[in-house]
Amino acid sequence: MQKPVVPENKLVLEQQNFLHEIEKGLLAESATISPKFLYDPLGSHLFTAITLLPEYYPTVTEKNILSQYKSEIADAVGHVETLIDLGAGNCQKAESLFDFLKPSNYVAIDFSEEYLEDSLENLRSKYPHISMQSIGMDFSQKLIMPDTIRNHGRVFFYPGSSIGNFLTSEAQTLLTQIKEQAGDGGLLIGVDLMKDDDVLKAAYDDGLKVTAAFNLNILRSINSIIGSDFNVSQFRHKVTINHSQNRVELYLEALEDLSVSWSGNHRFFKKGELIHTENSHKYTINSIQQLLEDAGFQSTKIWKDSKDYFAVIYAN
Ligand code: AVJ
Repeated sequence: MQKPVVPENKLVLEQQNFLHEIEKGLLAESATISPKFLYDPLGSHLFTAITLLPEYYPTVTEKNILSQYKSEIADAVGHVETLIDLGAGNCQKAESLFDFLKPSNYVAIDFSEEYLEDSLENLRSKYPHISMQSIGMDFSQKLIMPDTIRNHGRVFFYPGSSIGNFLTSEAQTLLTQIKEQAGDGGLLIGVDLMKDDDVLKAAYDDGLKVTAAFNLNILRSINSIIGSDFNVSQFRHKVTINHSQNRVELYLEALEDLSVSWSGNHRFFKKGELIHTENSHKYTINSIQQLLEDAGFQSTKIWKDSKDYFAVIYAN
């Protein structure tokens, strides 16, 4: 098993950066926590559980598009030397591409490296002819590809509409970096489309309350990173649909007046006060095409489901 060697000082640095980033968000007038902190090991499992919920249409819709149009997608993408999976998670989506994109190498990148290595371990034995590598990276800051990955035939895979977490300007920056890193390859991306409120509400506030648990768990994740004393039972999951910004917004609402402390700092929350934890932007075909074009992509091919809920796009 190859595990990338991370110099210890880099880890320390990252943790300090996270402390700063988290503190800044918690102390802001409208408190906020970056959605990347949703994905600690438990959070990653809870997200996988979300993808199995009947209300959460994106995962299954994307999967059906990929399987229905696999030969067209394979034709559009062409030769794949290296498949680079951004936000690989349990690696199941990438695995479903192996049989028709036939990559020689697979690079799985995720914020949660621990979860990733477990997932890759299983894949390696199933696909011994594909060489596999895992990288724990916060590519929301900057996407850096190691020199060891050939600069030819790189196909980035960014499924699940994870791009939706970013503000337009951030999405623009990331897509531009992907275009630069892709060289003669391209990007296969999944994008969630704008749709009726009731469908969105159900998907982000499911009956079993799995999404509520996923959202609340961010507080435990933060506790373990900065040593804060958030009590998850003092908050509730809240979902808003912001029409002017075309996005679903996730919040945690304080159920009572409370105080949270960590290493010499503290923050009071009044009953009803919100912590913003996630944006999930919904696109139109036009808005995503514009974004890809502005990032330097010259051509796009688009596949959708019959309800126009979701789009899979190959851009190069
Ligand atoms: C992984 C960012 C695509 O926005 O739908 C699911 C995360 N949050 N339910 C999404 C999420 C709440 C998901 N993304």
